[in-house]
Amino acid sequence: MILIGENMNIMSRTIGSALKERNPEPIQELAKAEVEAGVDYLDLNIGPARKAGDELMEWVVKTTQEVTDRPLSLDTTNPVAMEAGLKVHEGRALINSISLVRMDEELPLVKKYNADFIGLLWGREGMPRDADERAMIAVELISKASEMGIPNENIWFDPIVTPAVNVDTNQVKPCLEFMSTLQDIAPGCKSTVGLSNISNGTPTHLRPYLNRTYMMMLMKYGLYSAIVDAFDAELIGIARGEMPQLIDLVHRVMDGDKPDLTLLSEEEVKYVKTVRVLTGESLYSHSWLEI
Ligand code: THG
Repeated sequence: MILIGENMNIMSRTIGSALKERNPEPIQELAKAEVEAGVDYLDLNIGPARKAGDELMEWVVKTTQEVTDRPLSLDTTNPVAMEAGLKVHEGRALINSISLVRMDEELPLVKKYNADFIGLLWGREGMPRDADERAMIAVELISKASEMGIPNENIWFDPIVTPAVNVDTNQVKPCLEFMSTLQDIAPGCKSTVGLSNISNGTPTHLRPYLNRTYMMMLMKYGLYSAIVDAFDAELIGIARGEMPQLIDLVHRVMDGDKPDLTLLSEEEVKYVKTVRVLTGESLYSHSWLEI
């Protein structure tokens, strides 16, 4: 799996002020640490960047690429800043992200800079409600891209992960279903998810269980890549194939298997409980691992 480090984010206090002050040290230290941790791409999220966004993106791309040769995933809603980043980026960049609403102005950048892009499955009326709505949005993005000579291989679809705590709007099932049909809908297209979204609003020390479990669940359907916390070593290990038995256990529980919990390790039991929360079999509460 391709892993994209999520940590370079304007929402983080140290990175937010380093970006504002154009202080290269915290940016370069974090970039090196993420690469050391084993990610393949670095996401650079500078937010809406309304003021001098182009100058900021150019600076942060150059600053980051001074210390690593990993490709970057450029995340801003400002298209002028996006282009400024693409212009100076060395190698093949990933544009994070393009949705239906802005595809007319942003798809030309994919072509011009020979980039990949994350096709965000956000509809004209907002969040898609099920896998079918996601498929319809995907088809529209593909056909527009294809018209412009952009092949499916350049598109990484993101079905949009929402927090598990929002039981009513939980999108786990439709996201899994979308993943399982992606190669029929969109042959050759890739996939990605903002994995940590799933654990937003949950106790910090428990977030990794939700993130890792959901990743293993998506892997059942061939998840190609994920935007992840680079410093969750266990998650990186799982993605790198270091825990095939755990992945197998998660997949068996998804298939309805009811393993005898007394025969499992304490850690394994936590993952089984987390699968059940994510499939909706048990209700989410902040203490789901204790029940
Ligand atoms: N899809 C795509 N891009 C995305 C997302 C997505 N980019 C943003 C986000 N979702 C994925 N990235 C993050 C980055 C940080 C966190 C969650 C998702 C996060 N951070 C901690 C917090 O806010 O509590 C810590 C922040 C800090 O360092 O202080 O949860 O879905 N295409």
